Amino acid sequence: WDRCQMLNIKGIHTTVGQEQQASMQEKRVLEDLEMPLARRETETLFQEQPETGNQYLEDTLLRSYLKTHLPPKVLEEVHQDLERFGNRLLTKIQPLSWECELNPPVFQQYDAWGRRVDQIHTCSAWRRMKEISAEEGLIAEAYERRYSNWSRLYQAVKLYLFSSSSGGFSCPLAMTDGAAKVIESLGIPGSLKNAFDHLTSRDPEKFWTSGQWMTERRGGSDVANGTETVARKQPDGTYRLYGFKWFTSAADSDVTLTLARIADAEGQCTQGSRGLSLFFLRVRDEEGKLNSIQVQRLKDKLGTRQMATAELWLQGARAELISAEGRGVAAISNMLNITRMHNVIAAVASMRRMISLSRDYACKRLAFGKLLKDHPLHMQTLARMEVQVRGAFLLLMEIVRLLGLAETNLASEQDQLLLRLLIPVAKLYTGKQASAVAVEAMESFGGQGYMEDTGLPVILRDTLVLSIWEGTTNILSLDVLRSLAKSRGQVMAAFLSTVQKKLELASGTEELSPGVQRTREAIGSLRQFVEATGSEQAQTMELAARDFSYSLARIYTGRAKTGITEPWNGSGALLMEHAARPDASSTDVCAALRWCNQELCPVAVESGRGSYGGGAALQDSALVFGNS
Ligand code: UCC
Repeated sequence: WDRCQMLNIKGIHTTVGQEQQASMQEKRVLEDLEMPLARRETETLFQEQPETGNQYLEDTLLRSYLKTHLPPKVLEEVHQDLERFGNRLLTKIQPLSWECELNPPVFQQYDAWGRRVDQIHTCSAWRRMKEISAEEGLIAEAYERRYSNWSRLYQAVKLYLFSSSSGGFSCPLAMTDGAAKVIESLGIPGSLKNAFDHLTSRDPEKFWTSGQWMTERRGGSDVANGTETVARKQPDGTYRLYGFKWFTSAADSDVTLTLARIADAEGQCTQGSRGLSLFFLRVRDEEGKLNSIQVQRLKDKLGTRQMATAELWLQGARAELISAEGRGVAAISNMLNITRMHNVIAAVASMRRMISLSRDYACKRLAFGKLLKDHPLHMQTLARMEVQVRGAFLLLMEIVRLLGLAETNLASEQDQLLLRLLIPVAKLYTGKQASAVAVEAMESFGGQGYMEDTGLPVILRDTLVLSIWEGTTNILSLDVLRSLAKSRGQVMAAFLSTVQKKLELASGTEELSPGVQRTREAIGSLRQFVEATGSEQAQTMELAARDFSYSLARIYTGRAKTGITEPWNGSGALLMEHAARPDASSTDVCAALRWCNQELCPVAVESGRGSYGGGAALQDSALVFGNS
């Protein structure tokens, strides 16, 4: 229309030929405008964007889990809070999250007058996330224990809902939780009481976050050999730390825990794990001045860009020794287990978010004459992802349930052994699942999934770190073996007997019996594998570690309790159990059966193929390097 009007207004030169030409041109323009893809049409043609509503209300699996497990009084209170929180996330917190992504932290090394300032400037939305975290009690809830053993689970549920709207703030929260846990496990010594109160505060003015400075240039995974930082004792009993921390996540945190080697009078340090001790330090003093720390630079990361990850020089940072000398790794492992649990939360939350968006999009996007939801192949792809997120969610709930019991002295010895085993299993398994689901889900939006301004690439980027930080998949697989060795096999015995007991108790139901049968076979294969390899070389187990851990994850997640008439005993809550609830839905049953249709015990299959024994390692090496 603009073009038409332009022609009219400007007028056309008056020769006959020109007039004819002009009227033909005008006619063409008018015809153009009637074509389906004329500009005015494309300007109004848009695709309705995928959205989620109140995440808590929309999450039927979460709600059915809480209904099944929480005591009614707790459920009532928690339900109200979660519904309110779900609304707050949707209306207030999600927009902040996007702001955090658009305004990543900026590092200023010098001020205008050449003074070294090492300021990390964060955006107001990031700082608001800190206040919200305090207001919502995202750390406090777990330590106040107003719902006894259910407090930890309740906290985890809030974190799960918060995670994908947190603009990366889940990361400092993970470490803050880990630091609080370490301090609590030390009995909250007087010198750390103030810090503990700040870390677990609900007061935004008072709330502190913590870092976890473990990684140095020579040691990401191999902390024991890679840590070079030295601690020198001061006359007042404190220490000064000298070293270089290569990755320090959320470097704007108030305090941190870190490892260092205490130098003796001759300045010598013990090498290896036994030389490491754990320290607590304030990052800045009351005036905001850094504690003899220099920021070298901020990391340029693939994802988690909302959060400042820095390289730091410790140049005599004043710190307090908080573990026994040489017991640093054992002491910080309390933090690691908590941050690994948070990693699981983030993995499940990411999967849930991606699938919710894909599901909504499937109801809005037309292709080949019908909505995506009416294309069976598309729905099969989404359904496969849904089975994965369901399994991961129940595995998460299982570890936080066990953690809640352990923290309130209600855990049996078996529960504690299971918890030690399941944290690395869940971390390594869900980290990988989340990456796969994020990539798959992205594809469900076609090219739009690849577009930055849809926000979908942010989810993908932030998910990909979950299999790396807090221990890579292989390192955690070795941690699984470490837990077996340290307990002299008791962890494995607890695993097998817990699963086996359920199967023996099970009377079986028609619908679930194929899944029960497959789980039973998988347990048999796993047991055989463990018995057969027990006496073999450590290298066999090392090669099998990843497949072994996957087998544990899949069997435990699909673990069966089929006696529908059995009273609910609160022990375990995975897919088959969830499907065996009296009020289970057909979706619960379907998800459980689908889960059991995948290879539940890959370690037995690979072992049968000779993947771990007799020259397998040499073959692997030859394949990688192409040796003849
Ligand atoms: O810092 C990082 C990024 C922060 C971002 C946080 C985000 C969190 C997620 C948020 C979601 C949004 S990443 C850096 C993380 N670094 C790691 O995860 C290190 C990975 N490496 C390991 O985990 C290794 O397995 C090490 C460092 C633990 C291995 O060290 P050692 O010294 O070789 O281990 P040892 O000798 O086996 O264990 C020393 C002691 C033993 O106790 P004792 O002496 O009593 O026998 C072990 O049993 O520590 C104990 N121990 C554990 N205990 C070791 N690991 C554990 C464990 N997992 N649980 C209980």
